Amino acid sequence: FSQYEFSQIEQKWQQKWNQNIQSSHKKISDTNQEKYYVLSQFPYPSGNLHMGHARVYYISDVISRFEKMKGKNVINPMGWDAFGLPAENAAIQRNIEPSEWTYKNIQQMKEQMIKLGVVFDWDLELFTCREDYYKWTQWIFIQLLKNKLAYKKEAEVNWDPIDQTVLANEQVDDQGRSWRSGAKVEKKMLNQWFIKTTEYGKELFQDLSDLEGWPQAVQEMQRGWIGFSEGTQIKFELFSQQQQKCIDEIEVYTTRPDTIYGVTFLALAYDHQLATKFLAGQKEEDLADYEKMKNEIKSRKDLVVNKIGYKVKDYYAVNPLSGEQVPIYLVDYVLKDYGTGAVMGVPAHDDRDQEFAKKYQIPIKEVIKEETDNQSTKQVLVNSGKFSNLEIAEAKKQINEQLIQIGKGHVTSNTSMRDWLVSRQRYWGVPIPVIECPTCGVLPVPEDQLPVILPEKLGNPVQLKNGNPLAHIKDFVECKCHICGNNKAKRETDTLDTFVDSSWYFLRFPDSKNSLQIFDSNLIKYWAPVDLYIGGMEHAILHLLYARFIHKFLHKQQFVPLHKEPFKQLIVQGLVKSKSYRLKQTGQYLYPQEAQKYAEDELDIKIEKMSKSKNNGVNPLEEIEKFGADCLRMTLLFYGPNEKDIAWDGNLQKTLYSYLNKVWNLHLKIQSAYKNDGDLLKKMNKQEKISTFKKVYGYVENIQNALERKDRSFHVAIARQMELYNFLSELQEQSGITQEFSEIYEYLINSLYPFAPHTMSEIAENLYKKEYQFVWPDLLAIKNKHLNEDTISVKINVNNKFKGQLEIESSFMDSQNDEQIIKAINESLKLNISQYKNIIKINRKNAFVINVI
Ligand code: ANZ
Ligand code: ZN
Repeated sequence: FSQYEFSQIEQKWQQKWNQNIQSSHKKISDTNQEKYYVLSQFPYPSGNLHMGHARVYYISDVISRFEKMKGKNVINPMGWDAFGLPAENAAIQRNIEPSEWTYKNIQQMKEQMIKLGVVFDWDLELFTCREDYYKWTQWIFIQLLKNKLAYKKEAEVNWDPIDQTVLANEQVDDQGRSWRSGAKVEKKMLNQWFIKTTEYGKELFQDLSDLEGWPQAVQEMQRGWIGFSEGTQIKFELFSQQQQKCIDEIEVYTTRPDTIYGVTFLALAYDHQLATKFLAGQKEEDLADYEKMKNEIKSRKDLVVNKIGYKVKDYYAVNPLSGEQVPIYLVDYVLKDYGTGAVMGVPAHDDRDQEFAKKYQIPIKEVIKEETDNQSTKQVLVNSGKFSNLEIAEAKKQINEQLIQIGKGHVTSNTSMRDWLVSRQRYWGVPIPVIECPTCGVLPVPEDQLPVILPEKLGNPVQLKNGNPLAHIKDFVECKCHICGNNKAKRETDTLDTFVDSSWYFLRFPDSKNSLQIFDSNLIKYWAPVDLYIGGMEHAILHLLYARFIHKFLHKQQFVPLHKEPFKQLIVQGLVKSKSYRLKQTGQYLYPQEAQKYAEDELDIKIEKMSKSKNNGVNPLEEIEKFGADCLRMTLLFYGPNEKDIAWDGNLQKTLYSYLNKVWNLHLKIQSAYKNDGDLLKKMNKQEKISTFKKVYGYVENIQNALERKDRSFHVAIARQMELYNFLSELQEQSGITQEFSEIYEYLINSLYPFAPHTMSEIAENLYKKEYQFVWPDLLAIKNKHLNEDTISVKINVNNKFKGQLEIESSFMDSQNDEQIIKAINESLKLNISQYKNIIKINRKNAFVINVI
């Protein structure tokens, strides 16, 4: 093509790429090379890709191509998070089966992904709604059950009366309405399955600090959710005023045992188990006071309220260290099921206690003071008996020791996280693999009987609305007990939360066809962890937490041998926003075209997340028709850092479109220069050459650094490429098309390949050859070829892993003496290689590598 015919170019290359994906089998089992596993969070098959999808997939595709160009063994798989409620709703509306709707959407979205120009390993594709996948989801559930990490419990649940289902807390909004149906959520008691995530609270919390590749904000969100703390449980003796003796003990949980001399009251949850004892035999008016408080607490809707409490009569508590007597209150601000449900009140050092103490005129006693001695400030104890003058950390330690010694305390920990409620009273999900036998009780389905198959044909989809759909299917419910043979056994009819499906899919991809085991542990040893995981902020808490939990469980069971954490590096990409236009008078959202008919002051114009309901969505496929997929990709990535929100405005595309055109036109010039003069392009003189390649080296280095940064600064990389392009066009004006010029142009083409793969493939085919292999421009090669005279730089790999680089004499690569090479490597890289099988010397276009095997 002499014009930049993006549409035909893109079609041609998309066809090639997707034909060439035959089998990933070879690379999957090629475990000698260095691997790279990049993964975009798999989508729910809603039927249409939006700009947010395009943004994530472009991030993973750029990284996938970049890492491949650097010689790594890369996978970038894709699958479908295909169970869930929308399919059921759609099925009801259209009178079709949920599976039909789901698979049709998948087909459509897959075609759209191909049009984006992203290349996934389609032969590793998985579907959470298919038997070959959910068999293993059920298998995991059974392993959890066997390890006492799954249990059934009567629990109060959020009940959505419209969707007829239980909702997780996160699915209920601030107004107490369902995030899906909008119904007012009710409370209901139901027997539910839970997974005991709290069991791993400590390690889920503490291992976060090893995740250097995670954004700080996400780590903090995880920490906040888990709410792990280490503290002390302390026993205060409970005295009856009348009897003047100890009749019981009250145990409190504190993270600040160092403040124990500052305790001026105890605060117990208003519904603490001792409440009945405290209230027994009290006067009418006191009981009325308590009841009044209780009703107020229960009927409250606001979160921020004045603290209230009821002062317990006839009892007091005794501080185990100071011996002081303190009053007891039943209060609203202490939670019954956190810690012990009782708190030692230290108003001088705890804000909540202080607010309460001021309201009820309780004394405030300071026990920590700042002390300044020659420049350094430290916090020390005061008014604390023999512990006075100690610093906080030391005081905590000594006070804990003392409490343990006198039998009044022990060190413990707590998480504020709750166990994971996984039961859903829905049809389109994984059947929980459990039966209930009248004689034997609740039993896991034997592993060799898995999967418990979800009946694919519901027959009458109206049943979907009516309670728990599987309970209506007799053939499904009735079964025989595998232990006693009783025919009256019944299958569990709840299905699993779809977060269970997505809690382990990243482990299945490398071995997604395995029908004998969940996956081959040896393959996972090599492919785990995911090197780069990319997804949205909406999954920063729950999905990541559940995935980390299941991964840890499988690690402890030795199915995932080496790794405690599933995702080494995480990019949370920002939203794609655009202008929304709302008619002030009616509140109605207008399409941008309609909005033009109105005056500005008639409209409310905001920049918001693209969404159907706000009529401000921009369809990526329509943009591809206008300027091409390469242009869309570069535009989305050029807006700014991956993790920042971007505001789509339609203009930036034109800039990138013209940039791509310029790069295209330059290749036409080179092509015609080749034609006129064959190999006889003129050469630069030595001086010109050195000064030119010094600059080129700098540009390539900048591009590469931007790409290798933790946050993968694509926008910077593209800007640096544009500088390289500008440099090239100036060079062309000055000295025409030289051999060196076309060599530099090749660097540009290669560094642009991850960002504009169709266009660059077409250019490379025109200029070079049919099966052109893109490789990342090697900085050492540029240096060796153009900038160094007597020495060359060599990369040293040991077992294919990069260990460092050496400056050596050019003749070194020809030397035959392996011992000498090893000696030099050991000395300058501080390695200790004593045994090796082989030394492989590679010279790829002046990029020298010595690989010691
Ligand atoms: C005395 C104290 C003094 C406290 C001080 C704090 C500061 P985390 O980190 O969240 O575990 N607490 C304990 N159980 C509670 C409950 N059921 N409801 C409400 N608050 C409770 O916080 C532990 C701290 O929260 C504990 O340490 C306790 O107050 C309070 F200067 O004890 B502290
Ligand atoms: Zn039985």
